[in-house]
Amino acid sequence: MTKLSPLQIERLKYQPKLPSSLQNGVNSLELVEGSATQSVRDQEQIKALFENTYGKPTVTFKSVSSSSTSEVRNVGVILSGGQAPGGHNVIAGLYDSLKNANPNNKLYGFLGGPSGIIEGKYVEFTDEFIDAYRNTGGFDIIGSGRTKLETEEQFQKSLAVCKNLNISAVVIIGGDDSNTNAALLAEWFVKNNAGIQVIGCPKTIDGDLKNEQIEISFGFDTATKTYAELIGNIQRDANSAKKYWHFIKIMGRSASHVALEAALQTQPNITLISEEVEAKKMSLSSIIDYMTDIIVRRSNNGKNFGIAVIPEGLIEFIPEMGSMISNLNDIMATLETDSSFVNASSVADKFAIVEGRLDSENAKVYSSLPALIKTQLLADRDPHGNVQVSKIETEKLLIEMITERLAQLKSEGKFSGKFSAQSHFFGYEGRCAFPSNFDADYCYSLGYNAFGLINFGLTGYLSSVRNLTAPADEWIAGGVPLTMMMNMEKRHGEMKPVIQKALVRLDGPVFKQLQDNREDWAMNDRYLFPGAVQYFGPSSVCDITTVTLQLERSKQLASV
Ligand code: FBP
Repeated sequence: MTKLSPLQIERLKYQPKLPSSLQNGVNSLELVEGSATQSVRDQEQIKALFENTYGKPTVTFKSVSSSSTSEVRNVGVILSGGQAPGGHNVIAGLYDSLKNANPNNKLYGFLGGPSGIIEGKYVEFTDEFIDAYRNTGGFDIIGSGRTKLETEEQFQKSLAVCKNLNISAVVIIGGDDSNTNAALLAEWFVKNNAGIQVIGCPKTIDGDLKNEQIEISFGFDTATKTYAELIGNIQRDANSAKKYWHFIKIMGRSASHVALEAALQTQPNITLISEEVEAKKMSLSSIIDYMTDIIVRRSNNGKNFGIAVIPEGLIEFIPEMGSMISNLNDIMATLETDSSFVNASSVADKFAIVEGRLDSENAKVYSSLPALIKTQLLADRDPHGNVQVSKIETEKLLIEMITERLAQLKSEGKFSGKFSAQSHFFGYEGRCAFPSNFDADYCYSLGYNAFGLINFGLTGYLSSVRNLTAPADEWIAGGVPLTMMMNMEKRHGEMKPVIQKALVRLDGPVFKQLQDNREDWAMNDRYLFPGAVQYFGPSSVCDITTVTLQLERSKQLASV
């Protein structure tokens, strides 16, 4: 028998809450259709690419007193992309819902992400198997992966594997790229009369898979609380020793939601927001000006310490960097198979090849960077064509440039303080934490609800649970067509249909909260210390949601 920690033992016993509409099981549901939908942009192109699944209505569920029987179904589930706290509960909710509807239903888990369905690698879930993972963090129940499902061959193989297991529905738990996979697979299955439905579930700590119908992706709540705990601890350390500036890069591949939320929970001295940098067309040099100014002013007040929070995706949002990286992405798509590049005898040769192929302005920007960053920019793209920003040490780049700028100011007699910096990167630390009560409940509900969508024969939908700042029994369960969130974007040098990312809105209430306070937080130490995620104790501590969700929901409710 595996030894468990005391918290593991207690969390296994937690019973997640469900919206009242789902509490009597999916056999007691009525489907209420909303109005027909359109994609967020590029409607004609998306419609042409998704002839069979485009334009469907949003749906919600209503509990009814009568109960119907449900035909026997086998369902497959995939965990896709980066880990996010609560993934195991999505599977547990799906399993409980499916078994409640008909005990003869079966749930298969595909191993290692989307490649599991292509290669036919799977497990069948049992009560004992599921029970060992309830309310735990991680995706280790079946593993995850980033394989992109898009080729005819991959679809054919997936179909053969599903037919072999008599699977009539597949649930893909993932972020924007993974749910783009879900939309493509759903469309292909309908077009080929496969009789297999596809339902997505909104996962990503990044919090950028959201819209009117999807208030937040799961994992954001727990991950941001975990990072906020760590930032709070560092703030206390900085305020005790008073000798270091801590530069903390926070995960979130494109959008800055995670950095913004962590900052609102902790109130550090500097918070950069990528979307603001892009909107104000701030160059790297002007970001250094902004940060250096605060460092010098604090130093003049006798404070040679502080905390700076930096979003992981920053580099791509700095206009000259974004332009260079986009140019570089196109070039890398061809260089990956170019023998002169692949077999180049030194990194300097690789830099020279890249600089020779970039447009002249982009080549200048690339060549101005330290060798460390130049090398990191050449790392493999992920299977969706994205730069792996988690591997680019922007926090170190900023420290290096600020150190140079301060040395210059010192030589001019404009700075007499000290600057000693520590760099940190918080990302992987938060992705597999035990899900907070909110994520445990939300994830279980998303999974439970996904089987409701399957039971009504829907395909190409994302499981949606809304009204999330209310108590769980008032949550609204339903579904949103995946095509509604799509637009055309360039990937690997080609235009592709993808789910549009929700970036931080500079006119929204969450950014405004930072904007209204940042000068005060810069100069006066208003640090907050959120502490570790709490699972047991007063509801005011254990069940609170993120500042982001609370502010966005209050604004939505005020506008109704
Ligand atoms: P998803 O969008 O798949 O949820 O992943 C998000 C993320 O955690 C980013 O914040 C981060 O940049 C990236 O994954 C890291 O990916 P990997 O785990 O492949 O290193």
